[in-house]
Amino acid sequence: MSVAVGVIGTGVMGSEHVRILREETVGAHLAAVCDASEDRARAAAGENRVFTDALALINSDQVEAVVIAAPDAVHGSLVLACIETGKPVLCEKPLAVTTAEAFEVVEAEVAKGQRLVQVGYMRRFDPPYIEMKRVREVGGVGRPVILHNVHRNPVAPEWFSGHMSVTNAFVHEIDVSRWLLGSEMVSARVHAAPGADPLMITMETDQGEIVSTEVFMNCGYGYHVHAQLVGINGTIETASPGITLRNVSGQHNSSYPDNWVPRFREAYVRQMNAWVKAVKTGVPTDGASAWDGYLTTAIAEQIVATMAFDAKTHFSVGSRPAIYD
Ligand code: ISE
Repeated sequence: MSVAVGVIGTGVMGSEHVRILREETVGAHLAAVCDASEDRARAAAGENRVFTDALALINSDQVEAVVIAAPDAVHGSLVLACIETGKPVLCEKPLAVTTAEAFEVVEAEVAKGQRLVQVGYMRRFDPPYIEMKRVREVGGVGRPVILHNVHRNPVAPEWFSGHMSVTNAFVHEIDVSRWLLGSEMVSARVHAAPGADPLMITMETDQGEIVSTEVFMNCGYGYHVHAQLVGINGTIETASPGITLRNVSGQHNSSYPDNWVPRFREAYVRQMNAWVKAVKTGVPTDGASAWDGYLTTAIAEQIVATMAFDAKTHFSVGSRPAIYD
């Protein structure tokens, strides 16, 4: 049986999720689309049901599972509504914009006794990152000591404000570094003034690894995400930014995409298909759980709170409830 999915939000990511559900998902189909603008919702929905009220979509009996790609500020409340109705939800990152709200989501899931939430930290489904994790797990580069991350956007999205380079962009590195290393982040130091671009953030893990990340929201030249894992016996890193190399006019080169959608297209498709499989089987995927989403938001919030001081932040995050073991 095909799962009827409702998508909330039709911005860059909502439109891509709609496309993936229409063209590249096995076992599910697009059933409804919601956007505050009825015209935008209608344009994305095609023949499907249109909503302008997200709660109406979540409560609709024509929708069995929900994808949330609305603005960050409403993620937490919409996820809570999905848990209340008992509907599985794939929520774009971040899970919520405050630690308190993200923890409410964890508590709601624990109270329900059922894991209904997957958070869209899609790098966990990106083939280069998967290969790096596999190599780390089989000891291919020896004991990991450093993970270098680069996260550059050509220009910050127009909806960027405040500390979003941490709460909206760097959250990817918090999540993917935990997942890739199999370690927990214990402290951080930010080597730049609040609001500066680029930011340089170093974290330490509970296994003694160092994670360095440059977050550059206005690098000008293209969307560029790179990671290199340094082990005591070698290194492994993500390869070229493009999928082809060109020889032309005396040059050998590759090109950068404008944003994250082309770079992570395959990851988004794999993420959606894994989520649908989890919805059908009830077995959670390797995707980020509500606990992972909570941890990431909590760490980001603690980094932001101490950014103005040139000091190390030691994270305090509490302990993981058993349903996330
Ligand atoms: C954006 O919101 C994303 O999620 C992208 O994956 C990230 O690379 C970008 O920096 C964010 O602004």
